[in-house]
Amino acid sequence: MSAPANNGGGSASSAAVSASSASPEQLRAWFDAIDRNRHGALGAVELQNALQLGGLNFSLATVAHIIRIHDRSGRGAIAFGDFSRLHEFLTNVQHSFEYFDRDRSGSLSYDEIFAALQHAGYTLERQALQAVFKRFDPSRSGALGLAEFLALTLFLRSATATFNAFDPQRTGVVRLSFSQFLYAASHTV
Ligand SMILES: [Ca+2]
Repeated sequence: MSAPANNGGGSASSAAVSASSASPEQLRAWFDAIDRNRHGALGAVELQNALQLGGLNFSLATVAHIIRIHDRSGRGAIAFGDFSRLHEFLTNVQHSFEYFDRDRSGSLSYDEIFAALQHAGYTLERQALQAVFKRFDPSRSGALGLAEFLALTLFLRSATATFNAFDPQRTGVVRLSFSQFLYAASHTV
């Protein structure tokens, strides 16, 4: 298994429409509509509710993870300054999902996921891909919905970042002590 040199799953979207075309005014209006308590930042529950209204059912853990990778303030919430990047990320994942759903079934099969990961620069051995696929398909339906695909994207991003931290020369191979392995595992969500 080798990880791509770039930032991982996030780049899967390059095949699809890039970035969001939302105007700053639209983003501001969305942000204010989600920011129910007018704190000037979006917490995990607020964001989860907003995504649910848009038909995206993510677990609170997944939403917290999305916030963590876009929250530059370290507050655990999304300020307006980080909201456009978060919106762009979600839009890109959605476009990737639609692009790789070749048979328009509304879900990504094993083969469609394989194509998406290959496009993102991942060359995974079959066993590794099967293990990853299974992890995000707990119901064993044989296909991933958008929420599962997004969770898989986040997992690959954090796995890539953690792996690369131990492989600064990008050799594709790391040797870990047990403590380092635990550190790596606890940083891969
Ligand atoms: Ca499909």
